Amino acid sequence: MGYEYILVEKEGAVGTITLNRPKVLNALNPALMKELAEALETWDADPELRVMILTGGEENFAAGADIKEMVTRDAVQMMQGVHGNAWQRIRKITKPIIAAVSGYALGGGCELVMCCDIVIASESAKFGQPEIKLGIMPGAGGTQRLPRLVGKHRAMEMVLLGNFIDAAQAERWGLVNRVVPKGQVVAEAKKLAAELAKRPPLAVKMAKQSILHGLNVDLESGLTIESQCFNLLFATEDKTEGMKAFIEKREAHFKGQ
Ligand code: DAK
Repeated sequence: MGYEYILVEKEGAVGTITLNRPKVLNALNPALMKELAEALETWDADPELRVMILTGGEENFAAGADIKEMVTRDAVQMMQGVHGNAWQRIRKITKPIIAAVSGYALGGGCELVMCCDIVIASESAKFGQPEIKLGIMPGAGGTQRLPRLVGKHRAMEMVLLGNFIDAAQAERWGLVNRVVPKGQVVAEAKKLAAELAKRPPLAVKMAKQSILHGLNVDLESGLTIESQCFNLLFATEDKTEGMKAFIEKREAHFKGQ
C-alpha cells in the first residue's frame, strides 16, 4: 500500500513504520495519523507479522500535532471529530509495538510513544508535553497515561510547565525502558523485536491485553482479567509446544495457534 507520510518496511515477522515528515520534525497531521492507524491495523490482522516498531528514524520522533493545521480549528470542529479517530484505532492494536525514539517526542509525539508497549530511546531523545505553551493541554492521553507512568507530581510538572526532559531523566522516571547511543535506536529496536517475534504470539497478545486492561481497573478486577487470559492460553498448541520443548530440552517453535 502506498503511503504519503509514513514509510513501512516488513522484514519477516517484524514491521517497521517510520514517520516521514522530516522537514517539520514529523509533525502529526490528520492524514499522517490516518495512515499510521491503517498501517498498524493492517499488520495487526496479518498472521505473519508479530511485532511492530514505530519510529521517526535517527533524527526526530515527532514534535507533536501539526500546529499550522490546528491554528484555525475551533471547538465545534474538534468536537465533531475533524481529526478522525486514529488515536482510538491505535490504542486497540493487539500486537506489541516498540517505540524507537530519537530527538523530539513532544505533545502528540510523546503521547504516541506512550501508546506503545516498550520504548527504546536514543541519547538524543527529548520528551515533553508543551501544549500548555500553546494555550491548550494534552488531548491524546498525556494527562492520563503520563501520571500512570511517571507519577502525579512529575506529570504535573511536565504538563503544567511544558518543559522537556532528556533521555536519561525519562529513563529514571520510567517513561522509557532504556537509552542507547545516538544513531543506534532503530537497530536496537529491531534486535529486541527479533527476540520478541520468537515468543508465542497468542500469549504475547493476551499478556499485553492483561497489562493494559489491568491498568484501568482495581486490583481484584485486574486479577480476574489475568486469570481468564491465563486459562485461555491452556487451549493453545503453543502452550503444549512451549512446555514440551522445556521438558525435551530443545528450543520451542511457536506457531501462534
Ligand atoms: N507543528 C507544525 N510544524 C512544526 C511543529 C509542529 N508541532 N514542530 C516543528 N515544526 C516545524 C517548524 O515550524 C519548522 O518549520 P519551518 O518554519 O521551517 O517551515 C520546522 O518544523 C523546524 O522547526 P524549528 O525551526 O522550530 O526547529 P527548532 O530546532 O528551532 O525547534 C522544537 C524545535 C521542537 C523545539 C520546536 O519546533 C517546537 O517547539 N515545536 C513545537 C512543539 C510543540 O508545541 N508540540 C506540541 C504541539 S500540540 C488530538 C490529540 C493530540 C493533539 C492534538 C489533537 N486529538 C485527539 C484530536 C496534540 C497536540 C500537540 O501535540
